[in-house]
Amino acid sequence: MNDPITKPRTRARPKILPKTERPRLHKVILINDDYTPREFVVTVLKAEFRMTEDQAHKVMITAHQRGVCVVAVFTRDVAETKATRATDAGRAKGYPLLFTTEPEE
Ligand code: TYC
Repeated sequence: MNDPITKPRTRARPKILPKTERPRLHKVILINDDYTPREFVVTVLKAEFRMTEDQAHKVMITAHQRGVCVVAVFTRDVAETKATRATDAGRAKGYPLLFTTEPEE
């Protein structure tokens, strides 16, 4: 009789799993200036980085007092796109608002 439960004839070949390295993350950094209104900085942070009023206000004040503040970290493409869009939002209003990016250590 045919036994439906048969042993595999060959031993399973060990699978070679390539190491999956995480992409390096990049910081988006907000730079202080003397001209952009505080409330506008908060508006941009809320719109582009999905922050609450409270979070955005804290980041804005930190940049205002210390000169710079890390806004968030993303993969390189996302960080650069968001920094560019946020900087452009200021430029559209004639403000020198600046967001930069740099790789995390
Ligand atoms: N320093 C600006 C002012 O006093 C406000 C400001 C804060 C601008 C943070 C940019 O990244 C900034 N109106």
